[in-house]
Amino acid sequence: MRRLSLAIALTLSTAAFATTSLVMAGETPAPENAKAYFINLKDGDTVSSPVLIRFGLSGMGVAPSGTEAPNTGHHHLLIDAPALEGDALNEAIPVDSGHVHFGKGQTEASVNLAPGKHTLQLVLGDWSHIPHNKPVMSERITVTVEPSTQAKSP
Ligand SMILES: [Cu+2]
Repeated sequence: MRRLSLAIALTLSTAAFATTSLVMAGETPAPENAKAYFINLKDGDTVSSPVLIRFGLSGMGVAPSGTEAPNTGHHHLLIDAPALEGDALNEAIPVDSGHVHFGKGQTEASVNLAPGKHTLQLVLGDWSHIPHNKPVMSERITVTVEPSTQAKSP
């Protein structure tokens, strides 16, 4: 009996340690069930440019950047950018052509993409552009943009 309870205690403390060490994210909490997703796009879709991309969020609300309110954030669209991981999840999301901020709280955007394959991912950032704990990110999808037909003559 004594040995059994020791084994349980060890298992519990190991589990707690593993959970703590896996958390790599900013300090703003996100609800466990929070989800970001593409409303109108899925992996493997073929689209034409400009692409209207609609940003879905469930379990949280959208707030403009700079507005610190519980369980809110603003969308970021990663275009052909590597997935955020490690320290990048503790830092403000970069601002460049591959990391587009929607700091006014926009929930859709019309995006120009060159013909060919592109990866897209949504990442929610807190009021200061740092991913939540846990990070709220969509699936990383690949879409194929068709060549423009406007330049062709019949
Ligand atoms: Cu931002």
